[in-house]
Amino acid sequence: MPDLELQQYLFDLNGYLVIEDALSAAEVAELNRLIDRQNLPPPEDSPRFGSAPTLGASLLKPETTVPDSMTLQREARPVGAGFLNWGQAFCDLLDHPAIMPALRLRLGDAFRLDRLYGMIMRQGMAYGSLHADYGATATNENVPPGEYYAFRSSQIYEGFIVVAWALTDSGGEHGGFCCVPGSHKSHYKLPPQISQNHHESPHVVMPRMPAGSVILFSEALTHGTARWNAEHERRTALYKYCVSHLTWTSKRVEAPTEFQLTPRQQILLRDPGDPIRHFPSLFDDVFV
Ligand SMILES: O=C(O)CCC(=O)C(=O)O
Repeated sequence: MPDLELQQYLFDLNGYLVIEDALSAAEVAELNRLIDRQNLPPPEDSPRFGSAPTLGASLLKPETTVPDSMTLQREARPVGAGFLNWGQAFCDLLDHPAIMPALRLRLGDAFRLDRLYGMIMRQGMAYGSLHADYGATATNENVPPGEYYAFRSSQIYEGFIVVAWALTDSGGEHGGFCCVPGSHKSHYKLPPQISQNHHESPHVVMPRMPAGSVILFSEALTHGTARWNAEHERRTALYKYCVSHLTWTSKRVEAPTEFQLTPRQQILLRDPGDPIRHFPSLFDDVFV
């Protein structure tokens, strides 16, 4: 039984929470088997794999020109299921029991999956820079209240949470996900002394995640990817959730064609809507 009070405290304090042993060894093995079966090309410029939604533009031939109105229509369509099409085990992660209670604490009863992708890294690979999607360090710094991590009335108000499943050992000396703990509450932009050399900064941590762990982190947290130092491959599957009335992209994750989703998993893939009134609760004890 997870200690939700402790999880809530630690998430609020640090902007992230690691839950170890969230997956059994058999679940980890099955997810890795499904990745192996894809025969993915070696990660070169980007470690990302299995993304959904994929770019709407890829639906059109490069020479096609479309008026703006059509572009909008096209972009509102669902575009791909990403690795949900690779096997049941990836679908089962959508509402895995290890994450739902913690997600509910932060996103409430009604939330949706906004996007997903995986990361594969090989020894020596570095990728990207530190960033936050909300708050002082974000490029959209002036978003209206409610869309970023804010602490009011002794409650967490949180819009976007990333759930990242470690399918091989990562963090610590291995590298991989990194962040500035507590930065989701910072009122100030990330100083260049940290952003320009985040691989060496003592203020950046790489939480340890043995295979089978899951990390939940706020998109308001300043985070990024540290150089991968281990001989084994980094394999992480990221599922990005937001409260039901928010969206990051106009594109949608599509249901897999090969696998049947449960009713609750289907709710997670719905279009945005006002919680409860236009988007149902994900939890049986709330029916309106
Ligand atoms: O897991 C990682 O390496 C970082 C992921 C990331 O940058 C993101 O979710 O925006």
